[in-house]
Amino acid sequence: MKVNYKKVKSSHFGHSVCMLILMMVFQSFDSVGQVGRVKTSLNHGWQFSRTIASDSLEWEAVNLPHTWNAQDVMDDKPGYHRAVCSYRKELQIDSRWKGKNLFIYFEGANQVADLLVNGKKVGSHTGGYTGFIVRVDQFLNFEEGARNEIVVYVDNRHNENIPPLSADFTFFGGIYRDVFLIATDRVHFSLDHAAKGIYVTTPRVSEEEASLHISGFLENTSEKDQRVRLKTTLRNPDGKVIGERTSLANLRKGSQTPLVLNMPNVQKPKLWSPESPNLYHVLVQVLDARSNTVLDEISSPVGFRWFRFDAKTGFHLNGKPYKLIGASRHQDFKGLGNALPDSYAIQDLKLLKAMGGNFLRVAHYPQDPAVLEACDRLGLLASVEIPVVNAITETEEFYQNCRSMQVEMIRQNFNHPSVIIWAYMNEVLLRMKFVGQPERQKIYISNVAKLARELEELTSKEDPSRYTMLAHHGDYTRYKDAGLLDIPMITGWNLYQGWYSGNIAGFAGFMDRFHQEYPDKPVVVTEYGADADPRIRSLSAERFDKSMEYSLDYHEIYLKAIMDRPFIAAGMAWNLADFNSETREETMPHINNKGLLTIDRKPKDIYRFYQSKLLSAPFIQI
Ligand code: GCB
Repeated sequence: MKVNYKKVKSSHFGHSVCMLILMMVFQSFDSVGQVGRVKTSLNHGWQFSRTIASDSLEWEAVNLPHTWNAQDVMDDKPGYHRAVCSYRKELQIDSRWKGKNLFIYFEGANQVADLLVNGKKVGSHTGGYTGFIVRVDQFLNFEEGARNEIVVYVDNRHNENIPPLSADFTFFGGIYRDVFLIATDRVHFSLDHAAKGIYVTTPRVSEEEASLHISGFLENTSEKDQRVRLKTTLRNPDGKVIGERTSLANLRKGSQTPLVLNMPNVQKPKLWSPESPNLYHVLVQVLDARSNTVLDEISSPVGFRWFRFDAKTGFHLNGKPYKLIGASRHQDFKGLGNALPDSYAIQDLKLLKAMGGNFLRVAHYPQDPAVLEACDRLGLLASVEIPVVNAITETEEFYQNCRSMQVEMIRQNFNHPSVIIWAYMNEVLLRMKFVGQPERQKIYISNVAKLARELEELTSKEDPSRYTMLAHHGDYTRYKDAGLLDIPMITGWNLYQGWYSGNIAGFAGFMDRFHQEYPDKPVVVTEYGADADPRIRSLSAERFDKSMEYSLDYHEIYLKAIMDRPFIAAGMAWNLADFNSETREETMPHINNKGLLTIDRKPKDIYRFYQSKLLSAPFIQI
């Protein structure tokens, strides 16, 4: 972030008004007696300023998650505050923490964040939708009574090099997800890319037997080599230990050691599915080989399932055809913007389940970790994507940001059995650049395709066990000519026949034509929807009237067409709920109201329609 920050001087905190605030923001940690890893919330007691703060009087007291746009999208004025803003917090760290590695872990800050500890810049992160972690113990003062100042500058200004560039949602700025202080021993699982440190795969699963493979990295940041014992314990969904393995390893000082652990196969595994989300749990512990003290430990859910997408017969789960029906979701709620406590994510997914849905498109960006945790637990399959929406910028910096977002998305979310698809572009040729300059436009399109190929390759290298997908808008030839239909494993169509264009029946015709031309390409309907304002009723529903009745006709015809066609693997309504989109000026200003639920999660008639269809009929073949 190229900004000249005026230093946040500690002398500012001499003001009496500030002393009052300080008493509230000050946080100390003393849970040092514990062994292994300690994770403490840093959500409380922050100060916030809507500028690059140079004067303490500008601070206001806030808790996280927080966005500075929650209020300014509620007023009628156009636009919202896109700027560099500041967060500040004081920490006192017990001297007994000395000798530990201390990290600050941000689940997400939109969209560029710079972290300063005691006035020194110690880390930064680009991209608002993935987590990041910064080691800070070298910069902290552990002396008794010493106060450490943490400052985070967060920037949500438009930046041509960071996706998303433009999109139909509001780019709320802030530290809008949870923040933690993590203390580890000098020996710990790698926290690179803010990933879990272990990667769990289930290479072969059948009803008879399932294999479990764990890899990862251990770091020894101490001054001496260390001999450790690795202990892996697998528990079944009832919590009973069904497998244990131990092995010894030598960790060279100052190095990362790759870790490969194979557990004994599980016989007759209880399979994971949306109807029976059976979760096993694996715990990997690193113990000092001599004293047997736990140095670090990580646990992860394990779901044994296998799946495939077939171009003719759609999706198959655990060996059986299985129609995926669900919706996309934005991380957004009335009055809160994107700064949602975990319980809001869980509530949304429960609503999707209660509707009879079995699939969530996490669109258009990776969301709070609580989302996929809840998908695993509640039983929802999921696709996750990075926010390359509408257009790209042809610079190496943009490309690099896309790559790192893709890697972070995959590594941070790798262990969720609910995830079956990684995606990386949505309607990327919608805002077509260089109109009227055919030669230049050709180059642009080939650069889009080049980026797609790179991200495809990167994804299959990072995780060959999942499928890849791109979502396109209905301009078929545009994506075909660009070669974008050939690159990912699945083609997704965002189709709005009967809304933005044509009539509702045109949807089925489009899908049939695509399938005829691409009989070997698995295909899903990544979006379909129509504005639906619960205040509007109509006796003669017609396109664009935004009535409940029109949206009911629309969804009924789309759902039937999806269900009737085995080659359509999935249908995802746009959107689970209405959401903030600052540029929209419709019956509900600044809101996209294609949701099945209102922005404060009241069911619309279309939600009830899905509920009656999906819960009462054997629509979903299991
Ligand atoms: C789309 C976009 C989505 C929009 C939606 C709409 O195709 O992918 O971001 O919100 O249409 O409602 O126009």
